[in-house]
Amino acid sequence: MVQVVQNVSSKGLNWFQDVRFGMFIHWGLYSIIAKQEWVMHTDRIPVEDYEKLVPQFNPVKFNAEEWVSIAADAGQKYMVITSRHHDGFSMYDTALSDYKVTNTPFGRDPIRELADACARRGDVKLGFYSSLLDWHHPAYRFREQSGLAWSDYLDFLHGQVRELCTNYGEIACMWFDGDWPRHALDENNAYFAAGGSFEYDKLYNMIHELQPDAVVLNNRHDKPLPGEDVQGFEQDLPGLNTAGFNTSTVYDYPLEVCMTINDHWGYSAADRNPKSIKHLVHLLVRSASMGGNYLLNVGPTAEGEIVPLHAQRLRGVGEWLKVNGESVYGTRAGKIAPSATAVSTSKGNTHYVHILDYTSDCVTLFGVPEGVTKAHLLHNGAPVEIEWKERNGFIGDKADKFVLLVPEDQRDPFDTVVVLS
Ligand code: FHN
Repeated sequence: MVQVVQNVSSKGLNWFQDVRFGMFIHWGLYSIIAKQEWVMHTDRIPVEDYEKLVPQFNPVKFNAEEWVSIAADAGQKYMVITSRHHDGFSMYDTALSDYKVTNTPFGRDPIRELADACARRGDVKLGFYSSLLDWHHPAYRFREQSGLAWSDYLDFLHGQVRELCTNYGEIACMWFDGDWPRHALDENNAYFAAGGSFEYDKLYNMIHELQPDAVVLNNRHDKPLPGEDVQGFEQDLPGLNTAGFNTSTVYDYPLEVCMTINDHWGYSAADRNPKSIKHLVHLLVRSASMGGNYLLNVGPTAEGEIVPLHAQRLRGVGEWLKVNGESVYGTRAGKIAPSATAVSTSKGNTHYVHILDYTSDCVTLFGVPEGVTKAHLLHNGAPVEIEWKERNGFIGDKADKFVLLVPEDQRDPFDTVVVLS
């Protein structure tokens, strides 16, 4: 029987598109080894050896309030945390597995504490990442040995999603990480091969019934399926494919770009390459200019800390947003042609030009709506000189070349926002 697949409510979708900036969190047993979240696979660690991490997991420095306040200071309006990554370890108090954080010396449910902290603050909403593949579950990877069926894995997966949509209050989203094997990453497909369909219709309908305002995203690197509300791009701006696994087709969906603050999702002690504040601001506004959210990832340590340098970079973005947030929150894709040095976002008839770099004092734009007659700097309201010019400079040519003149002393070191109206 074909099920009618629902979607998120328009209220939920508008909220998601308005907030534009979120924090992604990859945290789990792998944080102990500090060689990012794929270490069980990359180091070919047998399950019984990997399970020895459980008695070692005790993030004494974990403070949910602090994590949520770092996100809030950064201007991030939602947080998406790994409830269970590919290693199969649940970072919350699930009733469906003993392989969980409450069975470690830590003994607490960090997702409960994050949900409570978000509810107390009210300015950051919590969402959950859930891995569709599982390197630990006996019904995912070891069906021959365990005699379990694929349906047993589906009961587990759907059951966990029901728990997450029921036990932690109102959530922002369910974020699934794609169906595997993608590109058959290695000869040992047992690691990846799903044993059948994930019954998405049932899964998505359950979420939309339990959490009508929560968006569903599935990082399948392809056109969203019925029931999925957002098209995701991983480590790339929409339409780009430098990462090699994104589709370069941007479908008519709300978009979300997820990206690492450095080069890894899970904590990697050797990774000393966090992006600069300027680069992060540019990625945020370039995503927004294309109608996309920016979900920026941190990989906390095994002690339960967001790396101080990462927190400092996030707070730097937050400082810029405190002054220029109007040009990001509540906006939609820009209507002015983007260039290498400038993009735009829009809110009704108001256009926010983001000047990201200067090759000269005059910033030239094309596709500026004809009605635009004035311009001012967002950060101090100062008027900005504008001039309409003939495209090729010939008198009588269509005057669709729009030139902004922003004096050097008026510029923002990261992104100068000029409001056109
Ligand atoms: O394999 C995962 C990876 O560990 C990480 O979770 C990213 C986040 O988008 N998703 C998968 C790679 O596509």
